[in-house]
Amino acid sequence: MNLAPLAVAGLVAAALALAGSRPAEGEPVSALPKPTPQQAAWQDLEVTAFAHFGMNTFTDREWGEGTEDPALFNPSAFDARQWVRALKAAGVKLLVLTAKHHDGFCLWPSAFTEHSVKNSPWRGGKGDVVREVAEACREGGLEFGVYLSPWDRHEPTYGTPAYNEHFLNQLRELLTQYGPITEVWFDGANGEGPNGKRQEYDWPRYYALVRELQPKALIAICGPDIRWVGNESGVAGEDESSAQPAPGGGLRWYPAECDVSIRPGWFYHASQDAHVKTLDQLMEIYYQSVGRNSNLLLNVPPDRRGLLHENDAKRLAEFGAEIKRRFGKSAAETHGRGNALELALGKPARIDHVVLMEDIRQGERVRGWVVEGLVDGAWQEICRGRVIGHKRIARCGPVEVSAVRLRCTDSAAEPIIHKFAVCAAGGS
Ligand code: FUL
Repeated sequence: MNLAPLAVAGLVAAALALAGSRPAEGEPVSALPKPTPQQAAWQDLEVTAFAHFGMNTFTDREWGEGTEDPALFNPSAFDARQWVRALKAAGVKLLVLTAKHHDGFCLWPSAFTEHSVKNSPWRGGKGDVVREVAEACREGGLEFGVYLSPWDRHEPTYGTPAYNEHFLNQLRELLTQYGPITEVWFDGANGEGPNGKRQEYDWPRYYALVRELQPKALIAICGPDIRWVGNESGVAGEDESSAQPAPGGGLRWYPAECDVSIRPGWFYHASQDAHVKTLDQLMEIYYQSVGRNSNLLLNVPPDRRGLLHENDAKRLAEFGAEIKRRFGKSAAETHGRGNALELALGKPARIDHVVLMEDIRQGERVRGWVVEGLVDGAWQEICRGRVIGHKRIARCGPVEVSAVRLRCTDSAAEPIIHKFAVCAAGGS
């Protein structure tokens, strides 16, 4: 097994730095930026999933070279509905599939290359993974997204202007043949090295094609709508804000996505069957992504059968159940506008979490907050922070309170609190 060099994150970061020089797309720039309706709807999804599946699944690698024989791709019991069922048990709302990873092997029968499922034995060369996954998602009520690697180690035109046409052709196929696409994931990774091929990606044309063919799709990572959080551990910053510096000055709405794999690798390796993240690890990731105003993009790689492995499926079910158990029912909750919100509990309760949400459609307004609890007749601070944004989950106590109040100590405009809840979750 050839694990991707650790330099990946650095490469993505370099690509992001370059992305700063891409042309502005007329995104709103202001002191109080607001999301587009699509960005806000995407943030509401909170828990989303990634499926890394492709040639690497069959060669036991993380980065293929592009010279692999398509005959190697042959899942024995492929069933995208099983993926969707297992992911839904974790509360996943959107699935992003690696339609083409760096090795250039296409999971759909692209008309623009021979390096695809059409030259594999799977379904007699008539199969289309992208179609089956898109359909299973639609049937199961999940939104669908595609990962399309700009770096292509197979395509002979890579490194020449002709590659941009090739990439646009493949992108057009994905954007026109598979129904609505919520997210288009452009990875910045590139392992060519100093003497390798250099491709000038025509980002403006890539973006324009997405806007033209799927105007509601969000362009992620090397794109203007969704920001890579900056690591592959599923961890956002304590004060992860969607209001980010715009290339031309001011602020723009650019919410963070935390990608992380449920296993050590992005692709399936039988040797990692015993290394599926524990429930505790997944809950920590949840606190540090969803609980920090970011979306979680949890990778669950299908195996050589074309199924999510039993160990992963079991963990997904546990994860979904635990999120429900901790946050499904609050001890008390309210919402409202203004600098202070008070919430009386019917009877004193031992609470251990505070959940805060702003109405982000009106921008991220809160810049500082304190939650206090009424303990034995006196107000006492139980937690504090700065950013709230879509969602902030703070662990506190446990402490027995008869009332709680949220005081916004600093804000860019009148706070609009969509949810102020306290939970008695136990655990962690
Ligand atoms: C990286 C890629 O190189 C990895 O293989 C994986 O796809 C990860 C999500 O992004 O940049």
